[in-house]
Amino acid sequence: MKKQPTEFAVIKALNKNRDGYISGEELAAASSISRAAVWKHINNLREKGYDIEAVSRLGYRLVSSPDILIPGEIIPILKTKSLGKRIIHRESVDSTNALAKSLAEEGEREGTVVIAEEQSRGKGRLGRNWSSPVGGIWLSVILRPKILPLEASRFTLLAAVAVAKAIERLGVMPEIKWPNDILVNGKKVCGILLELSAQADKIDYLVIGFGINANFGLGRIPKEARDRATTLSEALGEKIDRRRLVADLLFELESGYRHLTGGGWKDILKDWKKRCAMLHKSISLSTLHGVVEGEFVGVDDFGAIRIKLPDGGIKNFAAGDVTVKKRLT
Ligand code: BT5
Repeated sequence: MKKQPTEFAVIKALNKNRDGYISGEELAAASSISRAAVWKHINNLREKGYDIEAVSRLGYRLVSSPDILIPGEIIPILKTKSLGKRIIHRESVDSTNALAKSLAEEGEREGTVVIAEEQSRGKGRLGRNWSSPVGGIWLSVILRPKILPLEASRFTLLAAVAVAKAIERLGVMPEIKWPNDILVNGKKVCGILLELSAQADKIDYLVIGFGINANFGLGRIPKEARDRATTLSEALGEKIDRRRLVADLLFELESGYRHLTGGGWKDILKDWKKRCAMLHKSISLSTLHGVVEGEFVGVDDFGAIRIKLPDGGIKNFAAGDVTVKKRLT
């Protein structure tokens, strides 16, 4: 944990001097460490995949950085006020949501982000698995909003809008499928898992987990999920810059969060509906109590799905899995 600020400073100084060389002395001064410590950090960074040239009498030059989501790579390009200013990065973890929740239990502050290069037990909803190979973005955010527990599901919609907006910047047009799927070309590219700890009238914390299939081959996820899944690199035909996407996502999430707590829920809902793949489609909703069929007519003020039943009545459901049947004319 303590290493983070120094490593951050070394990467920052190397990045700033990419066109030339930075001497060991200058690097030590820029990072507030000794010359010996510089050497240690350079070696650590090389182990992480940084290609750093060392030339005697000239110093160090950063030739290339690896595609990893460490704080030193993300924080310098973040445009947020506070979200993501503290990033906890792991090469591998069971689940970033599980780690974020345990940190939140210990009092971790709002805005902290947990990122892993891979998850060994990534979680979906209702105890399902989320495949999380290297190359994806597996990220969880801790928030402590001053809202009623009843309002928490708004954050799933807010998160879906934020990730959709960030993906749009890549030149891809994603669609949102209620409640937590982001689709590209009709296939799932991202899932969102909202978990919370609350008392009757107060939220202790929310953890919003994003699983974004960024740069990996679909062969890396199990066959059952593969047919209905895609990755951003597959949709675009090239690898994406994961660092940029993380920075954009955190920016969109923070803006949406501020807007929501400032009374902007209706705008978020509007943004959500604009991207919704299901409006006026015939769907079936599978709930814990059985299957319901009807027309998807929208979501209510708390993010619950509204379905027009065959008898013409409209019913709201807070949870379930949707299958789209066909477009109604
Ligand atoms: C979700 O669940 O879509 C929520 C996924 C959230 C994952 C993130 S990663 C960071 C954070 N830490 C965690 O531990 N979790 C969060 P659900 O709607 O229940 O979808 C799960 C289903 O999607 C599975 O049963 C599979 O069929 C399918 N699936 C599994 N891995 C997938 C993948 N990588 N891409 C697309 N579909 C997948």
